[in-house]
Amino acid sequence: MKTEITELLGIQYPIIQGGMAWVGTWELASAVSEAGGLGIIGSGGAPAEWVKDQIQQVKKHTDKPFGVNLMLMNPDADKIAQIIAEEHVEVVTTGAGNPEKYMKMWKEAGVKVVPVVASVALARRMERSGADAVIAEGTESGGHIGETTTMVLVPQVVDAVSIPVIAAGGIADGRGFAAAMMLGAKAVQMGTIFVASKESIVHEAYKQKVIKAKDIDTKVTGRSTGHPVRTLRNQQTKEYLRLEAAGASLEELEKLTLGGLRKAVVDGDVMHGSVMAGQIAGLVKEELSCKEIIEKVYGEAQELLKGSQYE
Ligand code: TUI
Repeated sequence: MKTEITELLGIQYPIIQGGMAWVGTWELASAVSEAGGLGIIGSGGAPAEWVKDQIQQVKKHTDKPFGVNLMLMNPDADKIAQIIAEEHVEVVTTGAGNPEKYMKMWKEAGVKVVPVVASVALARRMERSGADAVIAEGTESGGHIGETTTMVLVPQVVDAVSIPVIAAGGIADGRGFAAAMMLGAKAVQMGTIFVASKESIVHEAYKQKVIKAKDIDTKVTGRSTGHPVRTLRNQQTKEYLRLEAAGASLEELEKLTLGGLRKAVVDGDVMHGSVMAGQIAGLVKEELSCKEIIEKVYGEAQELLKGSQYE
C-alpha cells in the first residue's frame, strides 16, 4: 500500500510504532523497521547518552528507516534534539509539548519532523512551522493524553492541514487501521499492541497485564494536575484517584508515580507501577512478533479496504 506517508518515510507499510518511554528500545524499534513499518526509539525521560547508544544499536540491526521520539518534558531534550540532528535520524516524532524551537535544526539536517498533536490548533501550528506530517493522537491512547477521541480528532485535523496525518489511539487490528484510513489518515501509529510483542523488552508481568486487560481496565490519573496519564488500573491508580479526589497536593501525587513506569516495565511491579496502555488493550490477546503484528493488521485492512481508493 502506497500512501503519502510510505513515500515520505520510505517504508513498506503505513504503520508506525508509538515512541514509548522505557518500551521503545533498540530491540523493538529495529524489529518494527525490519518488518517494514517505522520503528521508534522512545526517549521518555532517558539521558541523552542512552538515546545516542540506542540509535547506534538500531543502525547495527537494520538498514531500514527508523525514528526517535523526543518527549519534550525530558530535562535532556536540547541535547537529544541535537543528537537526532547529528546522527541524521530519518524521522523524529515528538510528544508532550511543542517542538518548534528544534524545527530549523532538524530540517537543516534532513530529519523529517512528525509531531504528535492532540488538538487541531497544535496541528495547524506545526504545519506552519514546517512539520512534514502530524500524528493526531486520541485520548484512547496510553500514557500522556489529550481530551479528544481518535474518531473525532483525526477528521478535524485532516480538514485543518494539508500535510499528511497519521492516526493514533485505539488502533490494534485491521478494522482500526481501515477506519483510520476512512477518516482521512495516511498511516496509523500503534503502541499498546507492540508493548505485548515478542521483541518488546517489558517485563513478562507487564505483557500479561496487557493481554489480560478488558475494555474498561484503563484509568486516567492526573487530570487535576494538567498531566493526564492513562494506565491499566491497579493499586497505584486506586490510591492516586483516591488522593486526587481528596484534593491531595501535587507533591503527594507525584510521590506515588515517580519512577512508576520503570517499576512496571523493568521490575514487573504491575501492582504499584505505572502500567501505561491504551484502551485497546482489551483487544490484544496474544504475544506476536512485530512482523506477525504488521502483516496481520495490514492483511485484515487490505480485505476491508477492497473497492476503496486504498485497494
Ligand atoms: O507524549 C505522549 N505520550 C506519553 S509521554 C509519556 S512520558 C510521561 N510520563 C509521565 C507523565 C508525563 C509524561 C508517556 N506517554 N503522547 C503524545 C502527546 N502529546 N499526547 C498529548 C500531547 C500533547 C499535549 C499538549 C502535545 C502538546 C501539548 O501542548 C503543546 C503546547 O505547548 O501547546
